[in-house]
Amino acid sequence: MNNYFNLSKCDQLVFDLIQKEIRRQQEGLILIPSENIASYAVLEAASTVLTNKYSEGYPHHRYYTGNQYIDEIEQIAIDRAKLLFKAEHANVQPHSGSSANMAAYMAVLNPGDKILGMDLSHGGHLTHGAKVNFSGKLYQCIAYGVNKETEQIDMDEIRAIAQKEKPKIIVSGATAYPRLIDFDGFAKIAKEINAYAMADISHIAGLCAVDLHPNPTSNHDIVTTTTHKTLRGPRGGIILSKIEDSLKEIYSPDNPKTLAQKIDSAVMPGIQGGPLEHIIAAKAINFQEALQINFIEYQKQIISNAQALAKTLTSNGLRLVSGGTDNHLILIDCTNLQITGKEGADSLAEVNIYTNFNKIPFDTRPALNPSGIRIGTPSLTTRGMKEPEMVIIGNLIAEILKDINNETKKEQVRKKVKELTDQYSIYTNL
Ligand code: DSN
Repeated sequence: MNNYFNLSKCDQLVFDLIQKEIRRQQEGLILIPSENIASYAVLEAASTVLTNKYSEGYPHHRYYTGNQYIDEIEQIAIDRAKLLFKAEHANVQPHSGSSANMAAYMAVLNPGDKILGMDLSHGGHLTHGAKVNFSGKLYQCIAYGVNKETEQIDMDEIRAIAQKEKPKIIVSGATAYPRLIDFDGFAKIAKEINAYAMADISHIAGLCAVDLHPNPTSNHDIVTTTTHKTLRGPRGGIILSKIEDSLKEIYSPDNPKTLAQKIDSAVMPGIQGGPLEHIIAAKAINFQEALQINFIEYQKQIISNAQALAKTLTSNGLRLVSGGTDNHLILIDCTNLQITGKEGADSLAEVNIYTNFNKIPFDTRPALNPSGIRIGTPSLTTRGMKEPEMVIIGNLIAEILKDINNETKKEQVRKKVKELTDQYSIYTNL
């Protein structure tokens, strides 16, 4: 691993803080479902001289000279993304999931057009139409949620809303939904009402890549994702899409561009200038890693670990939203523990177990002090932990959440966390 020699000589202050963060990650149990541990190779690619280069445009169509090697690297990333997700077209330039979503909307919508997306407080994302986000400000946003009884998405309810509201795009995908998403169902509903079908698979991209979750690229016009969650790459976003615009005759008969071209121009010059080619190289490395056979085993273990963790939490009397999980993620409802999700997550952080507080569906509490805690297994699975460790960790979480003011117990749990993290280094099991 890089010893950061030059960094330490240049800036001791920042160097020391980075060392502390390395230690925090090593000595903590990271259960935030959107975080993971990128490989050495990904980290190395992200810290190369590619950061020095301007390359606005796309491979072989740039606004700067000197891009002959950058072109090859970006084209490799594009080809691997297409292969990995079985997509017709890939744009690997979005800086993040939010920029990927912004460009996707810009490609097919005009300001004021209607978006149907999942309610943020039911597990959607800010960019799926939240009022405080650009999506809620620029577009007319309608939300669907989960069913109150099952706490799961009900496709009949979505069909009814879609038929009544006639959105121009239906966005599926979530950030806090522990169950499989019926992407076929979403695509069918979109087709029935002449809406674009878009899926944001940021959380489940790794699972989709190896078909442990339905992969929406076959029947959705546009699929966006971040690259750093279950996919375990560098922090960034990509857009996958069909080449042709399935609704061209209805919405843009006079526009000669294909959907792929609309997406590329929405990313650059639409919302971004120069791409981050060092991160694009790191994405290329990540896609190559995800194309290896052991990535399938990794994704299977993520799910098995989440299910073992969910079972342990439930057997300790904790209530999980929807009763369990099909993916990498679990949402704990803290209401019957008589604590808030924030109190629970803060107490867990005191013993070096990192989670995030989160709204649960139909939550009556505010977002900054909600009822839920969101946890997930991608990062611990990367470290090599399996079901037996999930049982230990589930019991530790329950011990803390049931008694958040017990300082003696916190000290005991802190020691047990240290014992576990000492056995599983963040950078030896990749
Ligand atoms: N912040 C991401 C997450 O944690 O799910 C979504 O953008």
